[in-house]
Amino acid sequence: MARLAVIPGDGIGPEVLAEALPILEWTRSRGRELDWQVHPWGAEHYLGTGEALPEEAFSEIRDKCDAVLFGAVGDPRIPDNRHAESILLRLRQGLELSVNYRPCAPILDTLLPFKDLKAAAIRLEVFRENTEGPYCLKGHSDGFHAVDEAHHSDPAIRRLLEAAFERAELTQRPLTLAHKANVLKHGHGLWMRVFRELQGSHPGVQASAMHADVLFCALIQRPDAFAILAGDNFIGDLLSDLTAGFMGGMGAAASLSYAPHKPFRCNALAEPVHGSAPDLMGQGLANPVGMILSLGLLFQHFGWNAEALSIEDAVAQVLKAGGATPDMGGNLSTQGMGSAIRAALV
Ligand code: GGG
Repeated sequence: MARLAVIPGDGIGPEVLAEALPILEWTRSRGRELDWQVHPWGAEHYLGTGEALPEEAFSEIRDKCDAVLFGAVGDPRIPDNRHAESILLRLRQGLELSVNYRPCAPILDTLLPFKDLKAAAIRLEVFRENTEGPYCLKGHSDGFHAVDEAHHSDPAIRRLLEAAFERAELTQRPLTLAHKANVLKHGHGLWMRVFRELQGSHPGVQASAMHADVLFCALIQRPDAFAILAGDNFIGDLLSDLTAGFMGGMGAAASLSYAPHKPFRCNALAEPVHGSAPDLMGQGLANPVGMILSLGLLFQHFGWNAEALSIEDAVAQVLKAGGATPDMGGNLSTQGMGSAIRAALV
């Protein structure tokens, strides 16, 4: 039995997650053993109770669940987003989910920002380290000077790069590491050392390291020249936001975070790349594609390949038939898009 902790969170999180929940029912009706519990952790709960993600709830998820299905977190009523740190970063870091996998497989030529490229020519897979870098949120400010610390460690870098090298090996496609070791001498110097070491132990992989600025420029010019991309928490985040643009926007981008070394029973978290988008909230404007594709990635992680493929195919079928929310040029509501995708599941 696979057990999921479902955390819709803030803003449009609950709206997009509501479109994925019936797919859990559909999966169960196909004979998959799946159970889930929906949790209230988010801004509303935090403002009402002072509780973000209680330690007992975290331990329960860590030890009694197999994965987390997450919407989004972030609320203008809590400008420093401290509840987000205690919920989403606590889960990513506490569960040691070092690998954040963000595939980019554009479906529609019409949404590409290029005239002379076909969507099928772009197949990118971003591997972003998910627990360290500047996202450790340590630092200080006196209002005039500010310091943000960035922490990097060999084990977390190694987990991320091993996953990227393994993917490159399996798919026989090139791997590019994005770094700024020329200025971030300590942190990215460590990244380079681990990268060179793994290059030595994966001689069959065509692997190269590029300054992140050069890579961003090259990606905009020739996205079809790249395949597997890897980066630290900060660069990886930006990379996958750039690649989301090739799919028609942030609303369509999916992600799966996982712990390849499986330190706990709960070793995966599926969430769309987008945040809580409070400006879109409550209007039926949110795009559920990123959320639904993230659920597909989770099913793939469970080895439920038929269901994962069915989700991917259903999304492609609806988009190719012209079904889309306004951010992708269509006129369907969040619920309309969710229903259309579910109707296309086989
Ligand atoms: N699903 C990704 C997510 O929720 N990320 C957190 C985030 O970016 N929050 C900022 C915001 O929603 O404005």
